[in-house]
Amino acid sequence: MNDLIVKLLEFMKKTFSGVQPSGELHLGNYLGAIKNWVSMQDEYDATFCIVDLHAITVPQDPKELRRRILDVAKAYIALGIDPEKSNIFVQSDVNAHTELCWILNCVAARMGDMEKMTQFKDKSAKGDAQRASVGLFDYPVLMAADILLYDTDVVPVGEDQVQHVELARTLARRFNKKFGDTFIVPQPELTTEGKRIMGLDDPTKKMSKSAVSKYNYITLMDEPDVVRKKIRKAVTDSGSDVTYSDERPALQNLLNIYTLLSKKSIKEIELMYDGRGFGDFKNDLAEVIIEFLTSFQQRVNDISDEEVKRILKSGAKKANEQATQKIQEVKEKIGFVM
Ligand code: ATP
Ligand code: LTN
Repeated sequence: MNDLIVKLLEFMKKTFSGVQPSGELHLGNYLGAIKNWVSMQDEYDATFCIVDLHAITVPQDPKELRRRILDVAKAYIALGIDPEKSNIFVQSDVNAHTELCWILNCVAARMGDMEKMTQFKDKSAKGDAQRASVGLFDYPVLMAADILLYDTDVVPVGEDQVQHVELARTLARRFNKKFGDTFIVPQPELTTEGKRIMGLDDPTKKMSKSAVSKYNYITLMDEPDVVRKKIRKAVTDSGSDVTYSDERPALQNLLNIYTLLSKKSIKEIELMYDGRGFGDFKNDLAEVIIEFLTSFQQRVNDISDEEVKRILKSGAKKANEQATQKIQEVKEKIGFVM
């Protein structure tokens, strides 16, 4: 980065977000979060993290985790995150995240805040809640540490993460009140149609990489025939006309995916299928998705492991420089000897 760019970055607002390398990325991750990051990187001083410390809050196979970290980094780049404009790094390469998490645990987060977190309740209820890791419970504080370390103004996420960003706001305010102005109070930012992409097999729940059935999601690496099958099997509502309404959540979800990937408006799509029924609509939607995924997959295959490791190494160096300054300031304020 040249000096002029470094100067410009000082005046730009900052954005930070991340995805866990805990499974294959799916259309919900892209349409709810990463698509927004791509458009924000020109306006903001942008940092995008691969949050491996969050991924280990549930069991991971070490070999697979290592592979997935590189795959998520490649996906960021292939989806349009430009390493020349945005900083991309792996969370565990920057020690300040776990340090700030611990400090916030002790001086800002309260059990009363944590017990309200719905993601923990949902995730721990899926297995034996008594066996859920302590890390899973503390996950939102680590996320607050991620955000607050980089003086983040705006956090682009899907709707399911808004409660966690709210917690980051609470912790920032509480710390600032006790120890003096230290953290920026961040804002969540959602996309419109993409903020909550629903499961293809159940339009009442969000599309999720930890869903039981593979017919819940379309991963970014799905082959064309798999996409055709998943869309054919996607549940639809009663009636046969292709119209957008809150009373027809399954169709609404498919229309949201169609509009976001094709850049055609919902109105245009409704007109295209006027009198033609679900069959044609679903066939065409599958092809729209396949076109997007095929060019994405080609770009992923063009990025070597060596190239992505180089990008992550320089990303970690820059992130460490920023985070070290902030963690030093925090340690000084809470009374550690520096
Ligand atoms: P899991 O379901 O296993 O918790 P996930 O699929 O939600 O994983 P994350 O890594 O937790 O994936 O999420 C990464 C980003 O993608 C977050 O900003 C999250 O809000 C967003 N996101 C995830 N699923 C959806 C969805 N179905 N619709 C919109 N955004 C989503
Ligand atoms: N918890 C988020 C991932 C995440 C994140 C962050 C998002 C971890 N740290 C900081 C935004 C900012 C999730 O999507 N499950």
